[in-house]
Amino acid sequence: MELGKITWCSGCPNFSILNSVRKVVEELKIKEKVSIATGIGCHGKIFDYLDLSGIYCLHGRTLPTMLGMKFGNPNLKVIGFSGDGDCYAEGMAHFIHNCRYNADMTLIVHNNQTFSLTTGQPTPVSEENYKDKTMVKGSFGNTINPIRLALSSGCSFVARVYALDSEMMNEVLKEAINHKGFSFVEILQPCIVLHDTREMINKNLYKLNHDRKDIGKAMAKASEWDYNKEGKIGVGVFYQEKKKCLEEKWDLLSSFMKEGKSWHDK
Ligand SMILES: Cc1ncc(C[n+]2csc(CCOP(=O)(O)OP(=O)(O)O)c2C)c(N)n1
Repeated sequence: MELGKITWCSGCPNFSILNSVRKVVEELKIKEKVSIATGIGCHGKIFDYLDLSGIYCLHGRTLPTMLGMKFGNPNLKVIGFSGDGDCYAEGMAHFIHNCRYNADMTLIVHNNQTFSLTTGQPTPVSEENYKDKTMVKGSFGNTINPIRLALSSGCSFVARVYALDSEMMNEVLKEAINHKGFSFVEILQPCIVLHDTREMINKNLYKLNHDRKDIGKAMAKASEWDYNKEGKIGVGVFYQEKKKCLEEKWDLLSSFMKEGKSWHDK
């Protein structure tokens, strides 16, 4: 397949995410089984740069599209790419419900704390006093904390990594893709043109090292940074739980999985 010409700004951390995804898909040898979905935004352009089948979705509808793919063929490895605008603003209800459903798929959120493609408006995770053309006196903040939200919505794999730490990103993406159930990986991906948070992230970043089965510890670690004001930013896996995924609870889909079939074979 001919890949699209890359139009990200030079030096954008999205390049490291692209490299990492290419590497992980190759190392896990899952190329033929993967189907991707992407939202609309700078993050969504990754669709054109990956030689993988899938659907370039409507803004905010990455997750329902992923779920449709999974229901259509539960044997696919479904991986979605969303932005903090795409997922935490327009697509927020889907985020909560997909954490709850626990279908076996992986959601990657490129979080740059702004709507980058449309030139930098504040999203639900832009910090208080963040300024752009639409909020010249600064945004009101009142951010949501996606890690806490995922944990409290029943997500069975919750992680956060930094786009500029490729080694950890590769490791955690592999774990997320191998996890049976809904895995959510937030990648801190500073928009170096419109909202450059690299200094703040570098100052506060540290590696998580708690028992990932402990939801209480995960919540405490997730609460250290509320995205609104500076705080310690833990990266790594916050939480992982083994539980039945949605397809396993659904007779027809679990029979498709056992027989390696999809709706096409019906
Ligand atoms: C239904 C709909 N609403 C709004 C838009 C306009 N729009 C396109 S991209 C975008 C911003 C995307 O921001 P984000 O999801 O954070 O991705 P980023 O560009 O930062 O990677 C918006 C609001 C759209 N295309 N469709």
